[in-house]
Amino acid sequence: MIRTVPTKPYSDQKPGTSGLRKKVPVFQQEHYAENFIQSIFNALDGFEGKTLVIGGDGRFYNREVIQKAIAMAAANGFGKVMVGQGGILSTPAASHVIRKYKTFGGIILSASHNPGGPHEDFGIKYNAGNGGPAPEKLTDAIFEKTKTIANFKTTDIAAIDIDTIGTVEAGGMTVEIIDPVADYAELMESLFDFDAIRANFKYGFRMRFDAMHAVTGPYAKEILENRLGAPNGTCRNFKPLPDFGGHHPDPNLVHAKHLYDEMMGPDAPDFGAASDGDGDRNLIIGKGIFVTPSDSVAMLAANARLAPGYKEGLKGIARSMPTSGAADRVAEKLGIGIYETPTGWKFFGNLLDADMATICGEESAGTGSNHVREKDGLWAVLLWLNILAARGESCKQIVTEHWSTYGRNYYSRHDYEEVESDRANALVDELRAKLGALPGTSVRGMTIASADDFAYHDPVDGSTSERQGIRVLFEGGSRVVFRLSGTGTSGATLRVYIERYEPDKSRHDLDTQVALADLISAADDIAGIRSHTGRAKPSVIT
Ligand code: VG1
Ligand code: CO
Repeated sequence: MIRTVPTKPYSDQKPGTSGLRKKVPVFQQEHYAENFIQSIFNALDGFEGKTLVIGGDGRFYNREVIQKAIAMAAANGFGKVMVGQGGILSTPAASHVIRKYKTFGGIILSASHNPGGPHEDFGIKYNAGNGGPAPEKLTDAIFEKTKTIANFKTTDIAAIDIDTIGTVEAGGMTVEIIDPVADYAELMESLFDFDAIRANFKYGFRMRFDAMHAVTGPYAKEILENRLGAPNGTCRNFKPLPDFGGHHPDPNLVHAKHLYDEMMGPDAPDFGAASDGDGDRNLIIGKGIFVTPSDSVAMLAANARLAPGYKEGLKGIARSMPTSGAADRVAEKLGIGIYETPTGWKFFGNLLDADMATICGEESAGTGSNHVREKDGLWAVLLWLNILAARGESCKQIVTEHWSTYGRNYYSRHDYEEVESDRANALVDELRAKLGALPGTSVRGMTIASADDFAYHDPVDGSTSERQGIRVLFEGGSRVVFRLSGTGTSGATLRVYIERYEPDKSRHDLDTQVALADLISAADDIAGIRSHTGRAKPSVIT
């Protein structure tokens, strides 16, 4: 039944920040998905007879690729696959299933926060046996395999019914269709004080969760409404749709503006949250106050002991380099380690495995802990709910008190999307070339203390990752960081990260863009953003 099918390599299958992402029509080219999946298998060793987890975020083309992956796993010698019912598994749930059942690894089909549909984005990523995204060494090896692939292996089996929970034999392999929510919900119950959160809802605490028609819908419905007793209607847009209802499933202030508006309105609920396409991001908005992801990780870390799963305290905190330094101050106060990694969750895996970090976070709305090896949107929401229930204060009180204790890191990210690649590369090249000359010079009255291209030395495995973002640090601790996105599928996206620390309590309620105005102008002076990109302003400000 096993067939070896001849194929030709594609030259564009280099995984980015989080797997391979392309437009659906690119993925629909002959053998395009097969080539990448076979290249993953070719880069791995020792999976004969072992189990592979397969699931995705339900986007357009998910079901087709799941069938391909099942047939190819059988032909390549896996003993078993575990597939989320309906092809659904959120990224954190997949990570948990890989770990809980000690499987060999998993394939997650998702382009995360990118839009879905026949002309939008699709993606494939591989997670290893620790439940985490393939480290760079492995993604590099996969890319090498894609360049020379000559054939792939598949099995001629009838399409598997992925909608019915149960176990079947196919192509000499066991196929188990699992409930995508059950294991994950049980894990959440083990970490958080569900009784306290339930009591809070019972006494009238109101919340809004927007699943953005993406994968967290079924998880949020089960956990928030069924298990925690939040009223029916707490979850919105909870049915996963192949095109996310035509929206970007990106929980930021642009794509989740309706939630923001509701939370700032007169009849706002106490707490609002949203998650992205594959369920690993979180947006947190309290009644009348938006919590930046960088602040959120700091506040969650500072209060984590209030949740049963973290009552022994934290071993350390890790944050990606562009994420604000708010978490650093918490780590300092707690007397625990703080680690600064490149962008992308794959860099946290070693720190979590080595038990050096317990909580990790990225400015891009990603927060998570050592309970899985991915960022986890609902986990962050539940930890917030646990803290709110335990403290009996509003989100706004918790945030403002945190700022008065630690100071406030004003922070914003400006994205210039779909810039012509040549122009974006020219900006970065030019900036890189002048880094050495910047220290000591002044821009808008601020003196540059140092400027470099961030390189990360992994303290666990000793590996080095270079060119991970250009940072310009000013005297006094303010900074701007420039990097190009590794998740987009057309043109280049320039990300500019801007941060200023404000210790003075009386200056903690400024508008963020106003508080950062000088730095925003300085960023343009230094990098020539407007002249290089031809854009007068960013496409997205978060
Ligand atoms: C972006 C974010 C990064 C995140 C990555 C994957 O990457 O900046 O922090 O880890 O997306 O998130 P980039 O290279 O575009 O800046 V997800 O939720 O899209 O898997
Ligand atoms: Co995501």
